[in-house]
This record gives sequence, structure tokens and C-alpha cells, in this order.
Amino acid sequence: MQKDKLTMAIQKSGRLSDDSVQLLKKCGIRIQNGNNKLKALASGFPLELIFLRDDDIPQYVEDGVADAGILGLNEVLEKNKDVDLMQPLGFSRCRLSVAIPKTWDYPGKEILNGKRIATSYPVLLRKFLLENDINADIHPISGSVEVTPSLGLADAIFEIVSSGGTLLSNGLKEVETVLESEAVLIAGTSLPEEVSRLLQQLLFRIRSVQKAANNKYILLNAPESNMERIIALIPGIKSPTIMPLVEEGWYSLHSVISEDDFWGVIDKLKEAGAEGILVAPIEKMVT
Ligand code: PRT
Ligand code: ZN
Repeated sequence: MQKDKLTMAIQKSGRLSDDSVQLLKKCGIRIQNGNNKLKALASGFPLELIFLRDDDIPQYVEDGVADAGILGLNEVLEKNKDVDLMQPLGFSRCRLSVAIPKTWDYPGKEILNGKRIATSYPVLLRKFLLENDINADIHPISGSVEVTPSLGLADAIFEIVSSGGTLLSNGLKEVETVLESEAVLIAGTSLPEEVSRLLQQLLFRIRSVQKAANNKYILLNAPESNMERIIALIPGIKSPTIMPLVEEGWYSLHSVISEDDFWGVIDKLKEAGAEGILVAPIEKMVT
């Protein structure tokens, strides 16, 4: 039977859940019966959701029970299943780092030789140690990794760090960042054609939402004499829209500007004589 829906696994409850649902919402997709069940149908897109622990998502996608899934890159790489990485999603950013007691000196990675390192990411830690020719003991542990050095169970740890607060309150310091992670969309490696087409449609919506979040709509008034200089600063998607003002020799310019360039460009626009600068968010951006 031909599949007429995309089946996607998202985290049932945890750090990724709300942002995953919010992302779908921004793509015009709503979940009909909440996440208190194992499955839910979505409206606004032919999508069925399965709610799982993030650890289980790569296996479900590899097995084809789910066509796609949303989870942290850290977990995807740790599980090392046969899945395709389709799209970084920009939320749940964190890093996977080595941390040691803050009283230790840290001349370099080599001091990890002979040490016991506790982690909930043994696969990624083993890879890091091998790549750096370090011979250390890996202590796999599933939670509260940060307390293991003070309990005498480990010398160092390899764990997720976000604000760094947990390390600090456990007397540890971060010494090596091994992986920068964020939520990603993964997919099965051999999806049926119809499902693959639906996945591309969903990716198109996600990328439009992401582009919009990275750009702002800008409106300003500019004197005719400086028009070329101002256009060069905010060239927009194709070119800016220019409309004459009632006041002779003045124009209104509408364009799009990247969030990253924003403050640098605003100063230059003012120097070039721009006035009445308005900046507005963009909800969706299709280019
Ligand atoms: O139940 P389930 O298995 O689904 O969830 P989980 O408990 O395994 O995962 P969850 O919900 O805690 O995290 C899901 C994903 O969020 C992770 O795989 C990461 O990709 C991402 N993420 C982002 C984080 C953090 N930030 C984070 N701060 N995951 C965990 N932490 C923990 C970390 O383990 C450490 O104990 O927070 C502590 C450090 O935080 P700071 O801010 O004190 O540095
Ligand atoms: Zn988990």
C-alpha cells in the first residue's frame, strides 16, 4: 500500500519537545491530540507524529518505523545508526565537552592519559580518545555525570554543557569542546518516493521559517542624492523597492536585511543620510 503520510518521531517530553512542536506550528502544522499518547495525527500537513525518548529515535528511523525524526546531533552521532542528516534546526544548542576538577592544571589533552572519565556518551568519548591517542578508562553512566568526580567515581567527565552552571556548581571546568550540537532533522536512507516528496515539502517549509527568522524587513526614507550608496547597503532579495515621497527629492526604500548584518548596516545607513528607519520581523520567507 502506498504511504500517504510522513511519519515523524519527536521527543515525548524533555528539552526538545516544546521547540519541536513550535517549529511544526510555524510551518503551519498543528498536532491534534497532544503528546500524551504514543501517536498523533497533525493537521495542515499529511503528518503522523510518534512521541519517543530521544535515545530511541535513531533506531526507529533506521528501522523505517518513522520516516524522519527530530533530536540532538549529539544523540544522533552517539547512536551511530544508518540515517541521513537532513537539516540543522537551530534550537537546543549545547556542546559536548571534557571537564576536569577546577583545581587541576590543564597543560593539554595528554593529562587525560590513565584517567577515569565518566560519560553518558561512551561512543563519542571513545572516538575522541582514539583520535587524540589518549589511553583513558571510560565509565559509562546514564545520569548525574557531573557529580562523579566529587564522589570519587571518576577523575574527569565528558558531558553536555549549555550555560556551564552545572559544571561550576560541581567544582568542574570545561577544558575541551569536542562537539557543537543543536537539534537536527534526520530521515531514513531509503524512503519511498511519495514519502521523500513529502519530506522535501516539509523541509521547504522549515527552511522558509528559518530564513524569515534570520532576516528583517526594513523601511527607511532617503534623499535622492545618496540613493546609490543606500541601495548598496541594503540590496535585498532581488533589489529594494523605491517609492517617491510627497516631499521633493526624497524616497521611501523597502528591503530585507540579514539579522547578522543588522547593527553594522544600520550605522552606515544613518551615515548615508537615511531617516525614519523602521525594522519589522518577517513571518515566512520564500525565495
Ligand atoms: O527522556 P529522554 O531520553 O527523551 O530525554 P533526555 O533526558 O535524554 O534528554 P533531555 O531532554 O535532557 O535533552 C535532550 C537534548 O537537548 C540533548 O540530547 C541535547 O541535544 C539538548 N540539550 C541542550 C541538553 C542541554 N541543552 C543540557 N543543558 N541536554 C542536556 N543538558 C543537561 C546536561 O546533561 C547537563 O547535565 O544540562 C546540564 C548542563 O546544563 P548547564 O546549562 O548547567 O551547562
Ligand atoms: Zn535521552
